[in-house]
Amino acid sequence: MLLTNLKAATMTDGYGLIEDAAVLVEDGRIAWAGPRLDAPAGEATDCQGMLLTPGLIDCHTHLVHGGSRAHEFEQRLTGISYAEISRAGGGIAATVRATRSQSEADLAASACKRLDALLAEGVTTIEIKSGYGLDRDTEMKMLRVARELSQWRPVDVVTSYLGAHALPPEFKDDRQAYLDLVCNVVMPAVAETGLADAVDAFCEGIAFSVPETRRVFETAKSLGLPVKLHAEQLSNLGGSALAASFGALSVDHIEYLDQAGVDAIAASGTVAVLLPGAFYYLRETQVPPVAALRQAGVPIAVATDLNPGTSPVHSLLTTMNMACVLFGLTPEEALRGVTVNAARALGLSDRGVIAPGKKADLVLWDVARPGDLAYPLGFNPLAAVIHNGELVRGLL
Ligand code: DI6
Ligand code: FE
Repeated sequence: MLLTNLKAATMTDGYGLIEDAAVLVEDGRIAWAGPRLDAPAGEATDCQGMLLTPGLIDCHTHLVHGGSRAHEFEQRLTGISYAEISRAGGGIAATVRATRSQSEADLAASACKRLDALLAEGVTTIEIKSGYGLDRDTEMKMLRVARELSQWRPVDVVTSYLGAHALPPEFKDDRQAYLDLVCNVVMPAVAETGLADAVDAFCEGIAFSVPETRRVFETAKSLGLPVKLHAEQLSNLGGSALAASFGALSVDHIEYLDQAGVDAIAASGTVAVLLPGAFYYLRETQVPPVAALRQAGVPIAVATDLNPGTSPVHSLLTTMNMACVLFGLTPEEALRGVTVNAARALGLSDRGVIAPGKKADLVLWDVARPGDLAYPLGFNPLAAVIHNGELVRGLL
């Protein structure tokens, strides 16, 4: 497939824009990309001057889960706090109950509907976490469903085991015993069966402490699994520096990250994943330290955090816009955040840019300039999607 008459945002450096470009796709890979005048000969597909970008990557989601928390959204709007709802047995615990009670088929069906919303906006790789099962069988069920989604839809799925998300009710008086279960039973089972590509944890006053997170990370390391962390979302505990000391792929949220934390993740090459959907739904006011991250040269990614509690956000384009409006990212940073830097946050070096040898995951957009992608709200200019070198959406 030789695509011509297009603008290519290759994302190799900044937008890496080639105004009048051609891209050759062979065997699921990009074989050649450059100015049309230099293109190899062959039968060409005219892309009518549209913009080609790498396939979008949503590098942080909780896509697989049971139930809905719409009633909690209503409660919060009457002034009841997230913490009060949680103490009354709602919050994460409510989703854990719903997820435990659902069959694999039902979980897959609801996840597919959410996934379809993301795919309609050009997502070709998605990360999906467990963390709403907390017991061994439900965590493994969630991860199996996540993996299975790539059989039903044209998307690559990367999974993370998030056992240290919340303390399940049956362990409410014994944190130590729950961490024993995570480290001695569930994580080894997940590693053994190859169900997780990485291990995640929630390091926060309402979740797990820095020493508890360290124990989870040490176990992950002993099992050969890379780590990432929900860190500094509601307070500054120093989880990001801990994650950096384990060479974490990413630290996510990080509204309360301080300069020492920025320096630590800069030194370890850890990606900063910004999640403006959760910031928006929680009406948070502390913005992540974007200027300090830029200054330190930390790669910044952007993701939906799609989850039923704090970020029921099913649009990566909207999330890019939020990252610009709420956090002050440039549209270029937002697009890098869902392509090249999102790939890096998942430890994937084979995608996220348009360059020879990379995976042919590509999106064609009916826009004049790459800055148009993060600009509107509620408008989807997608024209076509290529996944693994195959046209999977739209017409060419
Ligand atoms: N951070 C969050 O904001 C969500 N999980 C996490 O680790 C909350 C998820 C929920 O409320 O269901
Ligand atoms: Fe999350």
